Amino acid sequence: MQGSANLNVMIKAARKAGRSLVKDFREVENLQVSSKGPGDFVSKADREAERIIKEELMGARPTYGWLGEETGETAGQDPTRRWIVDPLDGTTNYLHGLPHWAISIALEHKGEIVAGVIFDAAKDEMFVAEKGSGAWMNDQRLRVSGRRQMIESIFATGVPFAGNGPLPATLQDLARLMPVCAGVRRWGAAALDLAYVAAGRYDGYWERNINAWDIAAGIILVREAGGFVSGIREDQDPVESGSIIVGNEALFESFRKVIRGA
Ligand code: LIP
Repeated sequence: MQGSANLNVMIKAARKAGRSLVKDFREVENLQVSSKGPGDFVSKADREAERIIKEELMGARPTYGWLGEETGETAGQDPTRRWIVDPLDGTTNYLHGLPHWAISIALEHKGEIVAGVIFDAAKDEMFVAEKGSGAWMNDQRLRVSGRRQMIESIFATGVPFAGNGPLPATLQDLARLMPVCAGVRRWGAAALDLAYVAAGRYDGYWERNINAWDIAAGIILVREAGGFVSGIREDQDPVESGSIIVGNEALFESFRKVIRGA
């Protein structure tokens, strides 16, 4: 895929941060046995990754706004454009030495996500998409799955833990969905959940109470791969509300009805 100058800047930033996180990930695996654990080390790795990404993106586009998981929001001179960045999505996986985490970088223009990069550095899978130019993984064109039956389909989600988030609502979702599908996966990285829907690996994904930086890049990937995206409620914007449901064209309405309890 021949991307725009902005997309190439995003890919360069993701790769540079990926090299740093892969190096630190090897140390995290060694720290699992330490009594103190790798918590502080991972926080440092997370912040360093965001520093690298911010330096690359803001160096190339100094007038754009910024929203990053670690450094928060900074308005730009250009009020229409904003970077939305999660330097390490799947932090808990990374902390436990599980190789399922990603760098997520999105570009928003006038409130619409127009480009996204999700880099799974551990598996060397670079997912990219730009509005009107399709979705790609390592230069392979992506399409959402063609499954048409819920009972043949698998779905991903995030389940609240440690008292955070709407656990009762999510448990009700699972009670309605599990009997009518082929399975649910909870792999702990929303950006990769969305990238996997775009790649046809999952047939749908939903999550309640998720951050903008976790899902912004995945939204454009799913849309450019022919999938559908909405809030769980009709009136909810996924990025603003933190409530999201996505799926392939054939299943989206049936899936959304199950999650809505309609
Ligand atoms: C994580 C998401 C995941 C969600 C977790 C957490 P983080 O993001 O990717 O889908 O279920 O609660 O929010 O914290 O690893 O960037």
